[in-house]
Amino acid sequence: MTNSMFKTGTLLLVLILLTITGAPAVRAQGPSAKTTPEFVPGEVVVKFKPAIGAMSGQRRLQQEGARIKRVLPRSGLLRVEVAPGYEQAAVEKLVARKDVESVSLNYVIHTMGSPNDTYFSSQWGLTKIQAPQAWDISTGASSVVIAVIDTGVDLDHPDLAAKLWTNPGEIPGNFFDDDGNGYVDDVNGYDFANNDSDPNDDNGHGSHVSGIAAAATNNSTGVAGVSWGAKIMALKALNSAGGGGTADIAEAMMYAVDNGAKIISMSLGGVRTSWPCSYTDIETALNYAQANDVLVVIAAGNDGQYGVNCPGAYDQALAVGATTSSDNRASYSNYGPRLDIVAPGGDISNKIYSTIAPLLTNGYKYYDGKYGTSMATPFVSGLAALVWGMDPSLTAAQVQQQIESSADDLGTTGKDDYFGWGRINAYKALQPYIALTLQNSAGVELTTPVVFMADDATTPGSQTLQVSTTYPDAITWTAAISPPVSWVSVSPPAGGQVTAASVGQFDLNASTPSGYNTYTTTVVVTGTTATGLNLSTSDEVRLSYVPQLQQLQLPVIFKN
Ligand SMILES: [Ca+2]
Ligand SMILES: [Ca+2]
Ligand SMILES: [Ca+2]
Ligand SMILES: [Ca+2]
Repeated sequence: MTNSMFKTGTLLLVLILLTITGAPAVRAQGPSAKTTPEFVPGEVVVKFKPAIGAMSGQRRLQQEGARIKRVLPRSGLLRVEVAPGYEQAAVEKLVARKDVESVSLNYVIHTMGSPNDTYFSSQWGLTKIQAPQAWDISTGASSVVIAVIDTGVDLDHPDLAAKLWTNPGEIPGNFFDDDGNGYVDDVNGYDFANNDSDPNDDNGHGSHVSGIAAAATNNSTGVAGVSWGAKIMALKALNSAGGGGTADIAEAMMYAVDNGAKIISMSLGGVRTSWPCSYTDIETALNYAQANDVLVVIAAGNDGQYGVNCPGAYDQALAVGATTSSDNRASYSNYGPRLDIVAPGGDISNKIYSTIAPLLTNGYKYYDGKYGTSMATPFVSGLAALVWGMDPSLTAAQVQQQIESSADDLGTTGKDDYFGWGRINAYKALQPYIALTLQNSAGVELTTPVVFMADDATTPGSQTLQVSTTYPDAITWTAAISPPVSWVSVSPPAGGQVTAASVGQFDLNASTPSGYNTYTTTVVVTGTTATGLNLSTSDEVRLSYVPQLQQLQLPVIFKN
């Protein structure tokens, strides 16, 4: 470390401190991931390069006016104090220092993303589908709307009110169809059963299934839902006794498609009806949903019989059966070749806990346990919302395929009559969306080989690469050359930890080989999450060693 570099470092830090303490122009900025991770306010974690070490790094920062909260000698980490609100800005400034190996926020780690909802510990279904691990990847996007066609939704419920879809084009209570969609004052949905604008739940069933898919989560209240982000469109098509006609249901389905729902969740079915189904009005609506890339998730039925209920049995529906807390088929869950998937539905001894409408008949309870394929269905709808949140460009068929192919196979190997493709696994369904990305030193993702040039007068030199991810938690990574070659190496330490909020960095150091030629190899970065998921990314590395004249004649070939 030369004196001049040290001065550069000093100047940089002065700039940091000014930024941290004074300039309001730089704001803490969350990562581009769907979730903003929690971190310890008022500090960042700095690791100096091994040649410098923690103790001398601490002295450097102290000389530059920083306060060190703690030195962690074993890991070589320094917890450096910054003004609350400027943590991210400090990370961005410090990461540019040549003497620093890594900088990050001091993330708050919970036991695997467990939300703080009061009854979460009794929600075995969420644990069973590995929802907490999935929430490490994404807790869902508010842009994804789940239409729940049921007995309505309790619009004032403490765990549902904030999750309701609102119709942006409708002015409430003016007795006018402002958006011209054929329905007056349809603000959160519509009541097709009573033909009015109030889709409140007068049964309890619709509120229960809504909460399973998308209850307000991590709000220190009640229960957690599969998708913390998704909005609920309240479409009441069943009456207070839980019954309804297929015409109203079909109309509600078309309303959902027309008004922006991506998923239609229907925990309903005819009594002991099975294939062939004769609900032509619902079939027409299913075709309409399919044509508009809306996924329709329907319960398989609770008759314990061979044959999935109608309308779940239609090809255009994703038919959901129920499993118990021990991953057995619930005895009531209908089965057969038209069953697509299973999810936790519970039984009398291990029910599914969720939100319920506070009715006179249930003593104003806000939460209760129920069981049935009705409960299994919204687990799948919520998962579809999580998947769609990761990649809004997916088609409905792709979302269904992703849910099916990532399920935990149960029963006989592969798709079978009792479990379909298996019991959904939210973590596995989201895994393809965690990635490590290789970037150049400007933070641009590498889409072409890393190119080094050398000729008789020029040595190939070094290039700095960055490792990034949108995953909020730490990924431990290492970089290597594969296959190893004599003309390029990675600078130790070519490894560390990367999160959505901090990039990793290493150098590729190339040397002049013995003969004129074009040489190629690969730089491979492998990483592991705390949950044991292995990731990798790679890029080709190319070295062109040519006589000087040839390079001058063909500059475009070597352009990076
Ligand atoms: Ca309207
Ligand atoms: Ca209106
Ligand atoms: Ca809650
Ligand atoms: Ca199976």
